[in-house]
Amino acid sequence: MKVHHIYNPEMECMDIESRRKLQGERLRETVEHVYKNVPLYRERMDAKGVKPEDIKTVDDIRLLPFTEKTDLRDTFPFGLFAVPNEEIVRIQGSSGTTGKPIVSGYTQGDVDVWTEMVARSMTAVGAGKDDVVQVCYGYGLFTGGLGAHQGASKIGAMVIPMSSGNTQRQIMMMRELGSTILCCTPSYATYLGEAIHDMGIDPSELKLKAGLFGAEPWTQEMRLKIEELLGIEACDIYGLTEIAGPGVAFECLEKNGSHVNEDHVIAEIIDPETGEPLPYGTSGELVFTTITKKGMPMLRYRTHDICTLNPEKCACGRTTVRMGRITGRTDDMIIVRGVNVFPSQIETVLVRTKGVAPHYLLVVDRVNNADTLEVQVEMTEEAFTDSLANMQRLQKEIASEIKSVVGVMAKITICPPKSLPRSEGKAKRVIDNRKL
Ligand code: DLL
Repeated sequence: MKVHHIYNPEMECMDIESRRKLQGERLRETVEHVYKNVPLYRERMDAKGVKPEDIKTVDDIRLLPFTEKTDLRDTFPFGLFAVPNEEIVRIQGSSGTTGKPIVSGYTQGDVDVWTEMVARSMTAVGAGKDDVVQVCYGYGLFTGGLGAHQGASKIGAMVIPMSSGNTQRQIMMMRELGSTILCCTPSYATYLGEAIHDMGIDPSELKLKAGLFGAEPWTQEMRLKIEELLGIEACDIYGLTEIAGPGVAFECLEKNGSHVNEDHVIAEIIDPETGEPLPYGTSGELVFTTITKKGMPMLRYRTHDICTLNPEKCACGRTTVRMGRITGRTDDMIIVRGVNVFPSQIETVLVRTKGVAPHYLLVVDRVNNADTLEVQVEMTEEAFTDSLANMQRLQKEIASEIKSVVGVMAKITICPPKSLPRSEGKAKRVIDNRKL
């Protein structure tokens, strides 16, 4: 029998009917708030003929319009904020589709809610005030670093804000400071695990006991590998900037799906083609509505992540619905070293670079547990007769432009004119060789 710790039993173990009632009330308040304060929501609701008073129970969520990442981009930066800017105390962000980032604004209350969601996630893997939490998610606009940091502080743990990179130093600190909880992407956890072995360190010399891994898709096989390499319990943590950041859902030690923090968000699964809600257990697109957020509430936000929802009570005692692993996306977004990348962003860079043709292929792979991105692009006929020095200059120029627009370093392979495969239908722009 596993021992389960629960941060907020009143909310996490609430009986289903009471929770649905609470969700209905909070949904109604949220809808009133955005209808009054956010023109985009008001216009969309008016277009559907829906008024805030039509939202009486949680089931009425179906009447509401969807929101998309493009809406955040089109209204960038403050268009979806529902409070005056002086009430916003934090901005976080992630990459968008044009190089323009999307941002999310938080009131102090929103930061507090997000912090509690991560505190719940930490508690669920057994972390508490005696623990030493090493955060190797990146700090900055990305929600991983600060999100994990805030949650770990909330449970009173000793936090080591390492941020990402510098593996030798990560391992040195882990050893010297006796880190017990590790927070990073699953691919980095594997990388760390192998580096530890390569350095001749036996994991039993370390004090690690559990990890919260997320920000990218991973598999059960990867879980077993991380658990074996590091001798820990590896749990999933899910989230997205638009909703809060990490902690929107998290796994407990049962490791059988991620508990959605349903007192703060409502999760739905829809058919990505028709937008119709699908019953529990069916695989479809995950959609979230925030019901306590004040700064930038989201109505029926389409995540484009594909998974299932399971409403059964968990052996840990929580009654919240559980998300299965993310098995894919309905759009072409890929995640490379934790950074969300859209082929269209890379296309934008290539199209405005002189000397290359708009024919390209992205090849993603995982080498030594780190993601690699190769951009194969054709030169134009005129440019191809050029010198080697010019080719190298072009490679450098494209790589640095991609780094600044997309945020990842890519290997650029310049190909002869007309050498990349042409397609008659939808062009295949991405080859993902990672075994996920
Ligand atoms: O990745 C937030 C986060 C940070 C989650 C740290 C967990 C840990 P974004 O950069 O906005 O936010 O990217 C959100 O990443 O829509 C999913 O496609 C993917 N994603 C996040 N967590 C998981 C996970 C953060 N556990 C996008 N499994 C989401 C699979 C995940 N995919």
